[in-house]
Amino acid sequence: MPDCSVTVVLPCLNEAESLPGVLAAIPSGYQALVVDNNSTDGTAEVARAHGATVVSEPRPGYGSAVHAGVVAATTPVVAVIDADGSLDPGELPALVAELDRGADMVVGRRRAEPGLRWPWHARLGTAAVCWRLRQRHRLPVHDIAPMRVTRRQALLDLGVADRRSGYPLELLVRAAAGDWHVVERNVRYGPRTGGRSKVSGSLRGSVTAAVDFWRVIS
Ligand SMILES: Nc1nc2c(ncn2[C@@H]2O[C@H](COP(=O)(O)OP(=O)(O)OP(=O)(O)O)[C@@H](O)[C@H]2O)c(=O)[nH]1
Ligand SMILES: [Mg+2]
Repeated sequence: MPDCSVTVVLPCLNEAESLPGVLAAIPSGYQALVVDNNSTDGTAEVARAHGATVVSEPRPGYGSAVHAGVVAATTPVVAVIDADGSLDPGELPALVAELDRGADMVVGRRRAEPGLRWPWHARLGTAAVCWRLRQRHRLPVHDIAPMRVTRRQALLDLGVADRRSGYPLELLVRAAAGDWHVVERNVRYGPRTGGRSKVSGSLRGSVTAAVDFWRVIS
């Protein structure tokens, strides 16, 4: 896969602090596409100043931002990664290489760096959801696709409809239904490098995610 064929979609809600480091770690040749979701901390300006293309998505929600990024991308392959510095874009080429080996989607499995604070409810929720994905959907996964790589058109054709935090989970369920070859690879998971947690580190985010997950998986 030529490097110029990959767009890295970064869904962002107030990630101005961590974005510069994340953008600096994007492999050369890959195109960075920041989807700004009503940030109030200058995320869009910081993204532009560090060479990323910026798309604005006014409809709130992680899934809204990701979908807008995939639609706006013009390359045959899209990667999606958090913009909080907890995951390393430098690991993306290893995932992209699995597409060349026949995978339809390659997903990361977060492996905590020593000393990482990872709330127990987030770990437990992920474990429960993945158990269900393995049992009911026969998907060989142990994480909910925190970073992932797919072919753009195939992803759009899947028709994922969730626009909040259920998006990655619905993607996995639809991929299973479509008999996609899903490959999981370990990726390093560290603390966010700036800004504030929107999901696992906040009560509101955790409850929203749990409700969204349950709607998809029940
Ligand atoms: N566009 C958009 N992005 C979001 C929303 N919620 C979370 N994100 C992004 O999704 C990614 C993951 O959110 P985090 O806040 O890091 O959630 P988390 O990983 O559970 O929490 P941390 O422990 O702080 O890492 C980040 O890049 C956020 O900016 C949202 O409502 N809209
Ligand atoms: Mg995070």
